[in-house]
Amino acid sequence: MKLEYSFQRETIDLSGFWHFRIDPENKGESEKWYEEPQVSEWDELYTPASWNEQDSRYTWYIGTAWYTRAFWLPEDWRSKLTLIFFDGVNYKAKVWVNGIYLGEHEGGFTQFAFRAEKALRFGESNRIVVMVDNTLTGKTVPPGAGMNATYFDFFHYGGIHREAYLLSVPKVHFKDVTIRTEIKGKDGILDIDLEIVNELEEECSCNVTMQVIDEDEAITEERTSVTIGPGAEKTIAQQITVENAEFWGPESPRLYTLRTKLAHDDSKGDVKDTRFGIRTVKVEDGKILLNGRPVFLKGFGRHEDFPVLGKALHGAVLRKDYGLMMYIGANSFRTSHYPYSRTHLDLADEKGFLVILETPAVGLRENVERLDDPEIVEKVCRMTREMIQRDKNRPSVIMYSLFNEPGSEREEFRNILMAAKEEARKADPTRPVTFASCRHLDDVALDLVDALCHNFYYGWYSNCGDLEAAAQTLSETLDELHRRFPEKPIIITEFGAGAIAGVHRHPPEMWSEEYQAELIKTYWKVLLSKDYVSGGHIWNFADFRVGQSPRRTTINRKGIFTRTRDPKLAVRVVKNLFTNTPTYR
Ligand code: GCB
Repeated sequence: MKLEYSFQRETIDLSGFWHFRIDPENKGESEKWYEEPQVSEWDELYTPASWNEQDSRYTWYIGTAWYTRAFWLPEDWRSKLTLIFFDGVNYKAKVWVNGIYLGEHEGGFTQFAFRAEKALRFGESNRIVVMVDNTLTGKTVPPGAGMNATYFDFFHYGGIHREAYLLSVPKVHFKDVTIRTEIKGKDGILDIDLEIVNELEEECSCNVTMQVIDEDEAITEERTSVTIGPGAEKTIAQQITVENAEFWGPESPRLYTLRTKLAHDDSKGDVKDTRFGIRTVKVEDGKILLNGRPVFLKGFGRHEDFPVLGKALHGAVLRKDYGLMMYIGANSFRTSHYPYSRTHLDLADEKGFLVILETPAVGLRENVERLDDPEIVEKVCRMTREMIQRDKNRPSVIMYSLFNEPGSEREEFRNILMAAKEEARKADPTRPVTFASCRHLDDVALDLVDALCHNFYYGWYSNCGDLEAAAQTLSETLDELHRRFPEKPIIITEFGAGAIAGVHRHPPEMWSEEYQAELIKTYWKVLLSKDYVSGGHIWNFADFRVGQSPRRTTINRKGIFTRTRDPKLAVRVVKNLFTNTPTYR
């Protein structure tokens, strides 16, 4: 299926210029800036995008800032329900419409929505106001103490980073659709859960139709009916078989659509399309099995980061990035270190990428007092749930990474990992879970995950400049991990070296393009020599912005592409390595 969206539900996109004002003294709420903001005195910024690089006055701004814009609402939306969606606001958001408070959300990388009818004016102009606060503390997720004191290694942008939009749904509607797929011979078996809500004031008898659509044609159709009391919800479970199905995989990312329709007397009802691929993912006998075959992940840790846009990767940048990843022969990436945007992952489904979907739980280590602090545990669990809720139907997502480089040498880490894992299993029992460890042989929690993910920097932060020693340490560490956990596949989720584009050295030296290329080649050879290794992700796909520190030269230079996506010398080397490493091995 080609890049195509079918919106059966009416939406109003709020992308564009919004009025903007920073609030360093935190007085906006007490002065009620949400009531009738004097926007002629405010600045204007584009969203979705970060505030930092649109104007140098905001580059290092951390704290509270306000956004507002007007929008028109059609008269005929009145008879339905209206939700306001935000795909990502970093870090906290409070939302008002026409001066009426709708709610708040914490966490920069997960979607949230508010019901808005109580505040809306139909057939008229409306004003939305969003207060954004990107203050970091020891208990934000991720945590930190300031723009140059983040406990994570990427720039702490602020703002409305992803799309905001209004959505109109009928009073009886599909609240959620979950599709789990199994394979039986040549057939695909779909286990479908449809959650239906009735917000009418009377009982509703609805007819529900489910069609599997392939290339615009319905290939199966099931019908059922359900009666739902006023203000109640019901879940319908249905199994559908797709005969002679084409299965989803990197070589043929075949997508189907489930079209669900709901009809009843009082309204035209609801229609919702959900895209899916038929495939299975399992961890068995030390391998990651995709449709029963052992896969090898070739790819990158990445970031959503681009000049001027900040944390918003617009479609054109995403198109470019996928083109480059495919050119180089990659089949996989990790959403380091937070869930990426919907569009980002839509493309992964379409292009056949195997994605390790990571939560924003990065930096929970030495600077954090107690990793199992109830407040942190609650936030990590909620963000895990929100992430899975949005992405559970994606064929590209093969595994959940619950943390990046936590303090997993501390006994108490087990508590938060167990809580997050339970949350993930509850939301989705089908996918393996993991976290990216940097504690390796000192890690006390590896028994709790399905696959072992490790980030290694031998040859960079240790064994500096010595690739022979790096290869040996790597090899020995991997063998010992495998000896301890022979039933778990190992993925090297990070390895790499900083290279300043244009710096060349012979013999190769740290920070030169040659050294980066050599380090990657050296690691790849070790990985391929170990049967139990199921993949390698180079850190990083592209250079990315970070805070100021003596360890970094304005940006993190470990990209094999520059921040503007020009190739470094390693690109040719990686293309050669990736294209000569089969996906199934
Ligand atoms: C890591 C982190 C990643 C950093 C990287 C580096 O281990 O997971 O966020 O950017 O190292 O370059 O130091």
